[in-house]
Amino acid sequence: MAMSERPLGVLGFSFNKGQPRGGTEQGPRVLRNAGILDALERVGNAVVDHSNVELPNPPDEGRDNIAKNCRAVGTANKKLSEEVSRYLKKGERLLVLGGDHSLGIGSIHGHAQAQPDVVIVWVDAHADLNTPMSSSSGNMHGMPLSFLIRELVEFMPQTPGLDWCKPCLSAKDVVYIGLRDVDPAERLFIEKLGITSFSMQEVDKFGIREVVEKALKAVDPSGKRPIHVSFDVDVMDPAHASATGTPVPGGLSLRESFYLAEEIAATGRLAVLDIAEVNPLLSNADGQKTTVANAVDVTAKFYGSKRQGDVPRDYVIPRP
Ligand code: 4U7
Ligand code: MN
Ligand code: MN
Ligand code: MN
Repeated sequence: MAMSERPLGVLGFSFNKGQPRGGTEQGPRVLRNAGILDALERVGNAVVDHSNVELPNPPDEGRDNIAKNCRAVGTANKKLSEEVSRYLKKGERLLVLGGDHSLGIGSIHGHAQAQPDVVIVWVDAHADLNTPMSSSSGNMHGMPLSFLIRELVEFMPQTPGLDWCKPCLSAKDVVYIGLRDVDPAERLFIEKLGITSFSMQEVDKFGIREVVEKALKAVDPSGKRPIHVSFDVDVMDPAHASATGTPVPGGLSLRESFYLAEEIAATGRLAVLDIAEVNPLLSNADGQKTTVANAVDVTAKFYGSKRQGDVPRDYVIPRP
Protein backbone atom coordinates (compact mmCIF):
# COMPACT_ATOMS: atom_id res chain seq x y z
CA MET A 1 0.00 0.00 0.00
CA ALA A 2 1.27 3.50 -0.77
CA MET A 3 2.60 5.09 2.39
CA SER A 4 0.05 7.93 2.36
CA GLU A 5 -2.84 5.46 2.20
CA ARG A 6 -1.81 3.62 5.34
CA PRO A 7 -3.74 4.36 8.53
CA LEU A 8 -2.13 7.14 10.57
CA GLY A 9 -1.63 6.06 14.18
CA VAL A 10 -1.19 8.77 16.80
CA LEU A 11 0.79 8.03 19.97
CA GLY A 12 1.12 10.51 22.84
CA PHE A 13 4.32 10.41 24.86
CA SER A 14 3.51 12.38 27.98
CA PHE A 15 7.00 12.79 29.37
CA ASN A 16 9.26 15.48 30.83
CA LYS A 17 12.19 13.78 32.51
CA GLY A 18 14.60 14.32 29.62
CA GLN A 19 14.90 17.95 30.74
CA PRO A 20 14.40 19.98 33.91
CA ARG A 21 11.15 21.89 33.25
CA GLY A 22 7.62 20.63 33.94
CA GLY A 23 5.12 21.03 31.11
CA THR A 24 6.28 18.95 28.15
CA GLU A 25 4.20 16.08 29.56
CA GLN A 26 1.17 18.20 28.60
CA GLY A 27 2.20 18.37 24.94
CA PRO A 28 -0.03 15.50 23.77
CA ARG A 29 -3.06 16.93 25.59
CA VAL A 30 -2.74 20.50 24.29
CA LEU A 31 -2.06 19.33 20.74
CA ARG A 32 -5.12 17.06 20.78
CA ASN A 33 -7.23 19.84 22.34
CA ALA A 34 -6.15 22.20 19.58
CA GLY A 35 -7.70 19.85 17.04
CA ILE A 36 -4.70 18.04 15.61
CA LEU A 37 -6.62 14.81 14.92
CA ASP A 38 -9.39 16.66 13.15
CA ALA A 39 -6.92 18.62 11.02
CA LEU A 40 -5.36 15.35 9.88
CA GLU A 41 -8.68 13.67 9.16
CA ARG A 42 -9.92 16.68 7.17
CA VAL A 43 -7.20 16.15 4.60
CA GLY A 44 -8.01 12.49 4.11
CA ASN A 45 -5.90 10.61 6.65
CA ALA A 46 -7.43 7.56 8.34
CA VAL A 47 -6.45 8.61 11.86
CA VAL A 48 -6.32 6.11 14.71
CA ASP A 49 -5.63 7.65 18.11
CA HIS A 50 -3.78 5.11 20.25
CA SER A 51 -3.90 7.59 23.15
CA ASN A 52 -0.82 8.04 25.34
CA VAL A 53 1.85 5.40 25.81
CA GLU A 54 1.31 3.91 29.26
CA LEU A 55 4.48 4.64 31.13
CA PRO A 56 5.89 2.41 33.85
CA ASN A 57 6.21 3.96 37.34
CA PRO A 58 9.40 6.01 37.37
CA PRO A 59 12.17 3.91 38.91
CA ASP A 60 14.41 5.20 41.72
CA GLU A 61 17.25 7.06 40.09
CA GLY A 62 20.02 7.24 42.67
CA ARG A 63 22.76 9.74 41.96
CA ASP A 64 25.21 7.51 40.20
CA ASN A 65 24.90 8.75 36.64
CA ILE A 66 25.71 11.86 34.66
CA ALA A 67 22.70 11.39 32.37
CA LYS A 68 19.90 12.80 34.54
CA ASN A 69 16.87 10.54 35.17
CA CYS A 70 18.39 7.94 32.88
CA ARG A 71 16.32 5.10 34.35
CA ALA A 72 13.04 6.96 33.79
CA VAL A 73 14.12 8.06 30.32
CA GLY A 74 15.28 4.54 29.50
CA THR A 75 12.22 2.63 30.69
CA ALA A 76 9.75 5.10 29.14
CA ASN A 77 11.56 5.00 25.82
CA LYS A 78 11.74 1.21 25.84
CA LYS A 79 7.95 1.21 26.01
CA LEU A 80 7.73 3.83 23.26
CA SER A 81 10.08 1.81 21.04
CA GLU A 82 7.95 -1.32 21.46
CA GLU A 83 4.73 0.52 20.60
CA VAL A 84 6.21 2.31 17.59
CA SER A 85 7.59 -0.88 16.13
CA ARG A 86 4.37 -2.81 16.82
CA TYR A 87 2.11 -0.29 15.02
CA LEU A 88 4.51 0.11 12.11
CA LYS A 89 4.63 -3.66 11.67
CA LYS A 90 0.81 -3.62 11.53
CA GLY A 91 1.14 -1.34 8.51
CA GLU A 92 0.44 2.07 10.04
CA ARG A 93 2.23 5.37 9.72
CA LEU A 94 2.80 7.07 13.08
CA LEU A 95 2.65 10.53 14.57
CA VAL A 96 4.36 10.71 17.97
CA LEU A 97 3.28 13.66 20.13
CA GLY A 98 5.83 14.60 22.80
CA GLY A 99 6.95 15.05 25.35
CA ASP A 100 10.53 16.19 25.52
CA HIS A 101 12.95 15.21 22.76
CA SER A 102 14.48 12.27 24.64
CA LEU A 103 11.57 10.55 22.88
CA GLY A 104 13.82 10.35 19.82
CA ILE A 105 15.49 7.35 21.46
CA GLY A 106 12.37 5.20 21.62
CA SER A 107 10.67 6.52 18.52
CA ILE A 108 13.65 6.00 16.21
CA HIS A 109 14.76 2.75 17.85
CA GLY A 110 11.27 1.33 17.38
CA HIS A 111 11.13 2.62 13.82
CA ALA A 112 14.45 0.98 12.95
CA GLN A 113 13.23 -2.37 14.32
CA ALA A 114 10.28 -2.31 11.92
CA GLN A 115 11.96 -0.57 8.96
CA PRO A 116 15.77 -1.02 9.14
CA ASP A 117 16.35 1.11 6.03
CA VAL A 118 14.81 4.23 7.64
CA VAL A 119 16.48 7.62 7.15
CA ILE A 120 16.33 10.36 9.81
CA VAL A 121 15.63 14.05 9.17
CA TRP A 122 16.39 15.80 12.48
CA VAL A 123 14.76 19.24 12.40
CA ASP A 124 15.98 21.19 15.41
CA ALA A 125 17.91 24.24 16.60
CA HIS A 126 20.10 21.70 18.44
CA ALA A 127 21.99 18.60 17.32
CA ASP A 128 20.86 16.43 20.30
CA LEU A 129 24.05 14.42 19.79
CA ASN A 130 25.74 14.86 23.16
CA THR A 131 26.93 11.73 24.90
CA PRO A 132 26.36 11.51 28.66
CA MET A 133 30.04 12.41 29.00
CA SER A 134 30.12 15.37 26.61
CA SER A 135 26.87 16.94 27.87
CA SER A 136 27.33 20.03 30.02
CA SER A 137 23.72 19.93 31.25
CA GLY A 138 23.17 16.20 31.82
CA ASN A 139 19.74 16.62 30.20
CA MET A 140 18.89 13.64 28.05
CA HIS A 141 16.77 15.58 25.55
CA GLY A 142 20.15 16.80 24.30
CA MET A 143 21.48 13.23 23.83
CA PRO A 144 19.01 11.00 21.96
CA LEU A 145 21.04 10.55 18.76
CA SER A 146 24.17 9.48 20.65
CA PHE A 147 22.33 6.34 21.79
CA LEU A 148 21.28 5.49 18.24
CA ILE A 149 24.34 6.06 16.04
CA ARG A 150 26.67 3.06 15.66
CA GLU A 151 29.82 5.11 15.06
CA LEU A 152 29.51 6.62 18.55
CA VAL A 153 29.62 3.39 20.61
CA GLU A 154 33.23 3.92 21.69
CA PHE A 155 32.22 7.22 23.34
CA MET A 156 29.16 5.84 25.16
CA PRO A 157 29.25 4.81 28.82
CA GLN A 158 26.97 2.10 30.19
CA THR A 159 23.80 3.96 31.09
CA PRO A 160 21.33 2.41 33.57
CA GLY A 161 17.89 2.04 31.97
CA LEU A 162 19.26 2.08 28.44
CA ASP A 163 20.95 -1.30 28.14
CA TRP A 164 18.12 -2.42 25.80
CA CYS A 165 18.91 0.34 23.29
CA LYS A 166 21.39 -0.97 20.75
CA PRO A 167 22.47 1.60 18.16
CA CYS A 168 20.57 1.09 14.93
CA LEU A 169 21.63 3.99 12.65
CA SER A 170 24.70 4.84 10.61
CA ALA A 171 25.87 8.44 10.64
CA LYS A 172 25.14 8.61 6.91
CA ASP A 173 21.43 7.86 7.58
CA VAL A 174 20.99 11.16 9.45
CA VAL A 175 20.58 14.71 8.18
CA TYR A 176 20.08 17.90 10.19
CA ILE A 177 18.06 20.95 9.25
CA GLY A 178 17.87 24.18 11.26
CA LEU A 179 20.89 23.94 13.59
CA ARG A 180 22.03 27.09 15.35
CA ASP A 181 23.06 26.03 18.87
CA VAL A 182 25.58 23.21 18.66
CA ASP A 183 27.99 22.18 21.43
CA PRO A 184 31.71 21.56 20.73
CA ALA A 185 31.56 17.75 20.98
CA GLU A 186 28.45 17.71 18.78
CA ARG A 187 30.20 19.78 16.13
CA LEU A 188 33.23 17.48 16.21
CA PHE A 189 31.04 14.37 15.91
CA ILE A 190 29.22 15.88 12.94
CA GLU A 191 32.56 16.54 11.23
CA LYS A 192 34.31 13.29 12.15
CA LEU A 193 31.33 11.11 11.26
CA GLY A 194 30.44 13.14 8.19
CA ILE A 195 26.82 13.72 9.21
CA THR A 196 25.11 15.92 6.62
CA SER A 197 23.95 19.11 8.24
CA PHE A 198 22.13 22.21 7.08
CA SER A 199 22.38 24.85 9.77
CA MET A 200 20.47 28.12 9.60
CA GLN A 201 23.50 29.50 7.78
CA GLU A 202 22.84 27.09 4.90
CA VAL A 203 19.14 27.95 5.05
CA ASP A 204 20.14 31.59 4.59
CA LYS A 205 22.64 30.75 1.85
CA PHE A 206 20.62 28.31 -0.27
CA GLY A 207 17.05 28.97 0.79
CA ILE A 208 14.78 26.35 2.29
CA ARG A 209 13.91 24.92 -1.12
CA GLU A 210 17.47 23.87 -1.96
CA VAL A 211 18.17 22.80 1.61
CA VAL A 212 15.28 20.34 1.65
CA GLU A 213 16.19 19.02 -1.79
CA LYS A 214 19.88 18.60 -0.88
CA ALA A 215 19.01 17.05 2.48
CA LEU A 216 16.77 14.37 1.01
CA LYS A 217 19.29 13.64 -1.77
CA ALA A 218 22.14 13.31 0.71
CA VAL A 219 20.43 10.83 2.94
CA ASP A 220 18.67 8.80 0.23
CA PRO A 221 19.74 9.48 -3.37
CA SER A 222 17.51 6.64 -4.58
CA GLY A 223 14.42 8.31 -3.07
CA LYS A 224 13.02 4.98 -1.92
CA ARG A 225 13.62 4.70 1.79
CA PRO A 226 11.10 5.36 4.57
CA ILE A 227 11.56 8.73 6.28
CA HIS A 228 11.50 9.54 9.99
CA VAL A 229 11.22 13.25 10.76
CA SER A 230 11.99 14.28 14.32
CA PHE A 231 10.67 17.83 14.58
CA ASP A 232 11.65 19.85 17.66
CA VAL A 233 9.40 22.92 17.73
CA ASP A 234 12.39 25.00 18.81
CA VAL A 235 13.64 24.80 15.21
CA MET A 236 11.06 27.50 14.53
CA ASP A 237 11.93 31.05 15.42
CA PRO A 238 10.82 31.98 18.95
CA ALA A 239 8.39 34.41 17.28
CA HIS A 240 6.43 31.33 16.19
CA ALA A 241 7.27 28.85 18.96
CA SER A 242 8.18 30.45 22.28
CA ALA A 243 6.49 27.87 24.53
CA THR A 244 9.43 25.51 24.51
CA GLY A 245 12.27 24.81 26.92
CA THR A 246 15.30 25.92 24.93
CA PRO A 247 14.28 28.61 22.42
CA VAL A 248 17.07 29.98 20.21
CA PRO A 249 16.73 33.20 18.17
CA GLY A 250 17.18 33.12 14.41
CA GLY A 251 15.10 30.08 13.54
CA LEU A 252 12.87 28.91 10.71
CA SER A 253 10.03 31.17 9.74
CA LEU A 254 6.54 29.71 9.70
CA ARG A 255 6.70 29.69 5.90
CA GLU A 256 10.00 27.80 5.85
CA SER A 257 8.55 25.30 8.31
CA PHE A 258 5.46 24.84 6.13
CA TYR A 259 7.54 24.42 3.00
CA LEU A 260 9.74 21.79 4.62
CA ALA A 261 6.67 19.87 5.78
CA GLU A 262 4.96 20.13 2.37
CA GLU A 263 8.05 18.81 0.58
CA ILE A 264 8.39 15.88 2.98
CA ALA A 265 4.70 15.12 2.43
CA ALA A 266 5.25 15.21 -1.33
CA THR A 267 7.86 12.42 -1.10
CA GLY A 268 5.07 10.04 -0.07
CA ARG A 269 7.62 8.34 2.21
CA LEU A 270 6.99 9.89 5.63
CA ALA A 271 6.60 6.89 7.94
CA VAL A 272 7.02 8.48 11.38
CA LEU A 273 6.86 12.11 12.54
CA ASP A 274 7.81 13.19 16.07
CA ILE A 275 6.56 16.55 17.35
CA ALA A 276 8.70 17.33 20.40
CA GLU A 277 9.28 19.98 23.05
CA VAL A 278 5.95 21.81 23.10
CA ASN A 279 5.75 23.13 26.68
CA PRO A 280 2.44 24.89 27.42
CA LEU A 281 3.68 26.06 30.83
CA LEU A 282 6.39 28.33 29.38
CA SER A 283 6.19 31.71 27.60
CA ASN A 284 2.97 33.73 28.03
CA ALA A 285 -0.65 33.04 27.10
CA ASP A 286 -0.17 34.42 23.61
CA GLY A 287 3.08 32.48 23.07
CA GLN A 288 1.47 29.27 24.26
CA LYS A 289 -1.42 29.68 21.88
CA THR A 290 0.70 30.45 18.83
CA THR A 291 3.19 27.68 19.60
CA VAL A 292 0.46 25.05 19.80
CA ALA A 293 -1.44 26.40 16.80
CA ASN A 294 1.73 26.53 14.69
CA ALA A 295 2.74 23.01 15.75
CA VAL A 296 -0.70 21.76 14.66
CA ASP A 297 -0.53 23.62 11.34
CA VAL A 298 2.97 22.37 10.52
CA THR A 299 1.95 18.81 11.43
CA ALA A 300 -1.05 19.01 9.10
CA LYS A 301 1.29 20.09 6.27
CA PHE A 302 3.41 16.98 6.84
CA TYR A 303 0.26 14.95 6.17
CA GLY A 304 -1.13 16.62 3.10
CA SER A 305 -2.75 19.91 4.13
CA LYS A 306 -1.87 22.56 1.55
CA ARG A 307 -1.62 26.32 1.65
CA GLN A 308 -3.35 26.47 -1.74
CA GLY A 309 -6.45 25.18 0.09
CA ASP A 310 -7.90 21.78 0.96
CA VAL A 311 -11.21 20.18 0.08
CA PRO A 312 -12.25 17.84 2.91
CA ARG A 313 -13.42 14.43 1.71
CA ASP A 314 -17.07 14.99 2.64
CA TYR A 315 -17.31 18.64 1.57
CA VAL A 316 -20.37 19.66 -0.45
CA ILE A 317 -20.84 23.14 -1.98
CA PRO A 318 -23.90 24.79 -0.41
CA ARG A 319 -26.75 25.46 -2.87
CA PRO A 320 -29.60 27.93 -2.53
B1 4U7 B 1 16.48 19.85 22.58
C1 4U7 B 1 22.14 21.50 25.04
F1 4U7 B 1 23.89 22.49 26.21
N1 4U7 B 1 22.91 21.18 23.87
O1 4U7 B 1 22.88 19.33 25.70
C2 4U7 B 1 22.27 20.35 26.04
F2 4U7 B 1 22.79 23.75 24.85
O2 4U7 B 1 15.74 18.59 22.51
C3 4U7 B 1 20.72 21.81 24.72
O3 4U7 B 1 16.97 20.07 21.19
C4 4U7 B 1 19.88 20.60 24.36
O4 4U7 B 1 15.60 20.92 22.94
C5 4U7 B 1 18.52 20.92 23.78
O5 4U7 B 1 21.74 20.50 27.15
C6 4U7 B 1 17.71 19.70 23.60
C7 4U7 B 1 22.72 22.75 25.70
MN1 MN C 1 16.04 21.78 20.27
MN1 MN D 1 15.64 18.54 20.22
MN1 MN E 1 14.40 22.57 23.26
